Amino acid sequence: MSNYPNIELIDRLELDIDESSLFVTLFEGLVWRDEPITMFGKTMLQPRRVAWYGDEDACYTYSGIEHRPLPWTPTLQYLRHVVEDRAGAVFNSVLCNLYRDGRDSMGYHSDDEPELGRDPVIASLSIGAERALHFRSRVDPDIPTVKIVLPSMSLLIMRGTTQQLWKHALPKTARCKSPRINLTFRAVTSR
Ligand SMILES: O=C(O)CCC(=O)C(=O)O
Repeated sequence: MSNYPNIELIDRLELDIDESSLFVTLFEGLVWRDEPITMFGKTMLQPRRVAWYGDEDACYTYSGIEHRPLPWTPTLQYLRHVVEDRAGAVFNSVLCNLYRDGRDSMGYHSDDEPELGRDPVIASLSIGAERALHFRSRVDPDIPTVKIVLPSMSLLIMRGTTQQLWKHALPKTARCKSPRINLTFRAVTSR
């Protein structure tokens, strides 16, 4: 087993829209929601805001909640095609995450819901504040945590056994004072 997840990081994705216009379009144009999460039997609001867009039939149960996608906006549709091209994969939906500052976060999890199938390709585009994504082995606790810094406009592509063998998290950080938007493109099969 490798001590490193099957990931590829493209430091800067070239787009037809500049970084700050893209950030504002998504920040102001997407329908952000607060979603609950249940952990250790307790339900609370997730420390981030989320929005789910995609093809009509791309329903997805995430953290125990069924997400019905909103229809693609022109910007998300454009990004989907650029990201599909770079990843060599087809996506029918995108989970959008808004981290308002370093107090917002996502705990350790794998994207291993049945709707994603075995060995999914997931492509994750970051815009705004730089944050680090941590990968922890699900198999061997002695493997050191892999920390990947995600700059604005970077694209992280996870493939193969990454979800089976690793968990990932976006930890809180006192250093980060500004917002970050993350778009994770996925292919889900409705059940
Ligand atoms: O914000 C990120 O970079 C990761 C988000 C994530 O892991 C998820 O939404 O499943």
